[in-house]
Amino acid sequence: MKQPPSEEPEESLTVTPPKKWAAGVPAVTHALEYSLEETSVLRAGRTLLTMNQVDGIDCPGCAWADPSPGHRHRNEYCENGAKHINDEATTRRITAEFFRRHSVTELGRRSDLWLNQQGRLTEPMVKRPDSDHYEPISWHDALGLLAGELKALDSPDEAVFYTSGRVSNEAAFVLQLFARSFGTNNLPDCSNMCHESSGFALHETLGTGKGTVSLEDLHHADLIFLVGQNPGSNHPRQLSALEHAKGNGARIIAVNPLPEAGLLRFKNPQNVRGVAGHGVRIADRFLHIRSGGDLALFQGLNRLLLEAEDARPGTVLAHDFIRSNTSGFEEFARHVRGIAWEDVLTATGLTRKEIEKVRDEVLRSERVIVCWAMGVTQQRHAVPTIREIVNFLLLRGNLGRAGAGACPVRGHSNVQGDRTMGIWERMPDSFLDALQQEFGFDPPRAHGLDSVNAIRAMHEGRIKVFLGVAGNFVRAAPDSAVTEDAMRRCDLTAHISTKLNRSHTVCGRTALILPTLGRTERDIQATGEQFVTVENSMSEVHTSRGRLEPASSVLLSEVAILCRLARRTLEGRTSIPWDTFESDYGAIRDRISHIVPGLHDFNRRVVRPGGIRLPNPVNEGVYPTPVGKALFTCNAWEMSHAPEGHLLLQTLRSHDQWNTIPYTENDRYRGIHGSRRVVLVNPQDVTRLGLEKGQRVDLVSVWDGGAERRTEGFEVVPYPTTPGCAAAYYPETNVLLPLDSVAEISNQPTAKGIVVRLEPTVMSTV
Ligand SMILES: Nc1nc2c(c(=O)[nH]1)N[C@H]1C(S)=C(S)[C@@H](COP(=O)(O)OP(=O)(O)OC[C@H]3O[C@@H](n4cnc5c(=O)[nH]c(N)nc54)[C@H](O)[C@@H]3O)O[C@H]1N2
Ligand SMILES: Nc1nc2c(c(=O)[nH]1)N[C@H]1C(S)=C(S)[C@@H](COP(=O)(O)OP(=O)(O)OC[C@H]3O[C@@H](n4cnc5c(=O)[nH]c(N)nc54)[C@H](O)[C@@H]3O)O[C@H]1N2
Ligand code: SF4
Ligand SMILES: [Mo]
Repeated sequence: MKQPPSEEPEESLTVTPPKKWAAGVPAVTHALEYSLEETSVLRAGRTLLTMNQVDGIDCPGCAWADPSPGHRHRNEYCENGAKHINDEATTRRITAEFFRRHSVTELGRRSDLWLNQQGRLTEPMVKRPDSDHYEPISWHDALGLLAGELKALDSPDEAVFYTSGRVSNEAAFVLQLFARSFGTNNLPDCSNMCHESSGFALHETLGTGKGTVSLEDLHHADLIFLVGQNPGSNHPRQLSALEHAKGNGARIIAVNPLPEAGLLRFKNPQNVRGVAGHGVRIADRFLHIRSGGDLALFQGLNRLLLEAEDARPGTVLAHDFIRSNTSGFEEFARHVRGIAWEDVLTATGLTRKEIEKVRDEVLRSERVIVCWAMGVTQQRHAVPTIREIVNFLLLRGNLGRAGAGACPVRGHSNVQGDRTMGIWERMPDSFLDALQQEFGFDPPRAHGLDSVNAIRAMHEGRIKVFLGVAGNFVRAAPDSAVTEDAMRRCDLTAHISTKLNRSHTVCGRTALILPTLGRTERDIQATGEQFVTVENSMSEVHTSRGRLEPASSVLLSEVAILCRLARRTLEGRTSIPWDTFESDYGAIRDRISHIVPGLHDFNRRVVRPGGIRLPNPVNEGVYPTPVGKALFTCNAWEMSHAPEGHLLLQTLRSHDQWNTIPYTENDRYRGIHGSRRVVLVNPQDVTRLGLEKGQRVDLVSVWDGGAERRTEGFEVVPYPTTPGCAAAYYPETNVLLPLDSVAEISNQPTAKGIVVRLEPTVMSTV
């Protein structure tokens, strides 16, 4: 067993110029360094070779899709996938002795990085109301305690069940079934903070919340937009797909306030040209957009397309497609023709010439795909922005055919699958009816709480029990101080987790840590070894089978914990066969196949190489909106605006972190080493604001004329971000995000476009 470092790392910042390319040999060596430090060579090698292979382990990193079975590389993973898997496969262990040594208060002062470095959780622990330490508890007593608290509630709606997108389909299905048979739709999830805006916008306009493209489509597109995403760090194998597309002649347009390395050039570590040569240029055009300017960009572009049609009637728009498949075109066209160019140019920070050049690229392209991620979804106008992207795709019929479509690039490896399984506080009646028919109970119909509303309810004392299944809610959520306060007001907080994180240290009166198997580990139940299934960003559902011996013999799987909890809580109130589900995950999949359209005959079809691709109605020419057609929409906007002396801050990921968990203090592609307490500011703004490189500043967010939120001691790094915009890492900056600052319609927290001021840090003299 490796020993974790006992002290926090010393912070010491060095800055080098940002990289102009991503992946290549350094990526391979960095992945290996991390593997060797975290695990034995053998464990690392064993897991990596089966990763993303047919019948192997699905990478627990992002939701990017695998190539079809015959086209997979022997090393079908990226540097970061290797880091994520080894972070779970670590040989470091947290035992009861660790919790005897460290009080909850002390652990609460530790950094996210340090907590994660301590290793895997190995036995159930409880923190009692009068104690500041976790102590061991048996599974029987832990689940009895949790079930007892749930049964004692005045209403099932006094409990919330949070999930993060690493949870398998089987566990997600069991969780929502438990919550609903218990009587609540309070199922907030990480998706509320991730692609909720995409779901709302796509559902409204196309009648389905999911992306429409496959890897094949990307390979055969003529033009691909990458809007608000950093694939070099967050979806590295997307770069292989883009390289493939470029080989087939595709052009790529990147839209981003930061010139991210992976958007510029890619050196594929899987081929000779990538390892030894210059690699492939990714973006043919880079639009250095202002924060929140994407809605204006697509509106400007749409106006230019309408004008091109005026100039050459019948040659630009897909008239037949628009006539037979869409509704609302005339009104949309009137609206877009009325927008003011000055507003578009101010909002985007681009020139008209730059946008006209994009129009020309579009006019030359038969097949267009738009990819987007958090730079779009975490903005106040995220939903109207994505609707405008849909308008853009509809104008030239870039939906429902090969090589074209909408590609929201999902985050967690199974975040999309969890939604398919019913993890949503507002599942449609069709799903609830199917549950009712299958299991013979009345699922609650009133919408439950999403993440933001759950925090409000906890804060107001309306929630007594919080159960988190994976994830790190207190760090993922906005307004850290408010969220922590909200958690502390619960009677019981419990987490089903693989590793220690801040959420375990911010406790209700009583707190439970329920340690669980990770995806890399063998899962053996009464009927034998089990596999689980997951769904990637391209709606492909496939198996994942763990290979490693569990981190401790005491661990239970997520499915087992949830089934036992359900049985103890509901005690014969339903006829749901929890014991059978626990012993045979195939029995869960059988039930899923009766409920989820497209997953019929689930058990038989999912074990075929490549698994099952869920049908997307749009690709069959069907738009299940209330009018049966795709909708053009009119999207008004207010410009994102920072008052004089302020900047628009985005909170984002470094190359070396998994969401709320930093792996190191480095962000190699951006040239940041040794510290995460940095704020990236355009050099012009550094001068304009009277700041200096390396100066320590406090970040102060300003909201609605009300209370200010502050976080101290960030080093100023001059960086080529768009003027007026700044960037700093999440989750350290979540304290700045006001709970009420949400995307309109989707209620998604705005982790991008926060108005901040930079104030010189006053050094304490004590
Ligand atoms: N290694 C690693 N991989 C991950 C994750 C991780 O933490 N680490 N997290 C996973 C998860 S859950 C998710 S959701 C995804 C997230 O993947 P990304 O969406 O790539 O994540 P962010 O780091 O938030 O980066 C946002 C990008 O949007 C840009 N941006 C910010 N504001 C704007 C804007 O107004 N307009 C435009 N056009 N661009 C903007 C930023 O400069 C940045 O490049 O990654 C997944 N993959
Ligand atoms: N400011 C700001 N805030 C953000 C974002 C942002 O860009 N900026 N991004 C948002 C987004 S896109 C997302 S998705 C959320 C992420 O929010 P979450 O999904 O809640 O957070 P993670 O950091 O992925 O959770 C890590 C923890 O998951 C647990 N875990 C890992 N693997 C497993 C497993 O197999 N089983 C179980 N049971 N537990 C496991 C470990 O204990 C680990 O500590 O954060 C959101 N918050
Ligand atoms: S691209 Fe995503 S899914 Fe693929 S190996 Fe890398 S982290 Fe894992
Ligand atoms: Mo995410």
